[in-house]
Amino acid sequence: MEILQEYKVGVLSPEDKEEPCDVSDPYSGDPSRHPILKVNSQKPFNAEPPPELLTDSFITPNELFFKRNHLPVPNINPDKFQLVVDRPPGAKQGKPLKLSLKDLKAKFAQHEVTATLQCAGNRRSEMNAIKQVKGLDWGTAAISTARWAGVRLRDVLLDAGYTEDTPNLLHVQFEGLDQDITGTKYGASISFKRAMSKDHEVLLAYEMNGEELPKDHGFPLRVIVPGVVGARNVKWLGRIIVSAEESPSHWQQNDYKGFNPNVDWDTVDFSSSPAIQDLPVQSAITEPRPGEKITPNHDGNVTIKGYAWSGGGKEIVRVDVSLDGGKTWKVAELTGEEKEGLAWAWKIWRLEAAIPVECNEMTIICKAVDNNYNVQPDSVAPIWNLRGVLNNAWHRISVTVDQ
Ligand code: MTE
Ligand code: MO
Repeated sequence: MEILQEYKVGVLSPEDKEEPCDVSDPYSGDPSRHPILKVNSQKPFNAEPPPELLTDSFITPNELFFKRNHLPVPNINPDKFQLVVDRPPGAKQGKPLKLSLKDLKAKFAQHEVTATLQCAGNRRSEMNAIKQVKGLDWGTAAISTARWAGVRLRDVLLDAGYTEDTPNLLHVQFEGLDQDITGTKYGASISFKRAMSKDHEVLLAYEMNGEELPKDHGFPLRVIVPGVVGARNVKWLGRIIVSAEESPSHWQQNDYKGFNPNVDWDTVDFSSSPAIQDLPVQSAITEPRPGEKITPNHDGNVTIKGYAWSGGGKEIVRVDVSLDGGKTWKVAELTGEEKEGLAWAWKIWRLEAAIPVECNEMTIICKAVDNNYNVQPDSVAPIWNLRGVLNNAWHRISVTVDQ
């Protein structure tokens, strides 16, 4: 200590201390997570909250928000971070635009959006139950809602020199800073039109529910594309490329697409289906839990709860609930956020209803309607697909009744 004293430059603050890291394990830098999450895969980390906690609040607390990582969580120094935005072809300033977090916050107006994010694989386990599919066995909680704050992608693209009518630019590609051992990074794209649209509110977000973006959710910067499948909401955003083609990444080209139920792994041609963008209308029951023994209250009623959401900015206008396996339907009460323009957030629904007399077993079903009058299909089999995506069939659960 004495010998080294003259070389001392300062004292490390506790926050700057890095956890000891195991170089043989690319996942050793992953953050710690809330123990209540149901883990579908540890490395990479994929987990969902208990469904009944999802509908306790309209906004999902950050530690309960579902987590879907394809790769190790990258360790990014926010002071050195720079977002790289390629310039339009023929731009006077040929070099890409580079923006630090400070630049982003200083140069552009802050914008906030409450948006629900859903993984294409939400409710995959119900598809798996019919016939095996390939993918993580998600239950009904690969969906969550947060208030995101950041800057509009549109403003950043305009600053880089793009205009609505820059010719031949059809797609905006996002590259993540997370990568596999070969150096392949996560990537996805959306249409240029959506990216430039004020109404669609595409965000480069640095805050989630009033807090700095958590590591698992893309710290320090991620894309939020309201109404669009989770996979395009690229986390740990490093680079933006505007191009004539969609992202060449595996996840844009050879994954996250829907197929006919008879297409199998021998016959599938990924180039024949479009990449999923806007998601279809969805709803699920979060309370009671399947198989639960429910006790009616003193009025002989039970309370049923769930969520409902639709992609593309469509608003949920009604949720129908049946307590008798679909013979009769009641309308649930909806709660949500009042908002002008397109609807990006889910509705939490609730129904207090009498139990059918002398009933010991009950099949509860829910189905939602959006403002396009889109409805959910009544069963899983006709929408089954080999990758187990886009399951939005009526949600059915069976419970027993303690009369
Ligand atoms: N972005 C990067 N860079 N890497 C990823 O693995 N996963 C995507 C998307 N963005 C992913 C990503 C998928 S498939 C989903 S569903 C959402 O992030 C999940 O976001 P969340 O973990 O914040 O819930
Ligand atoms: Mo996803």
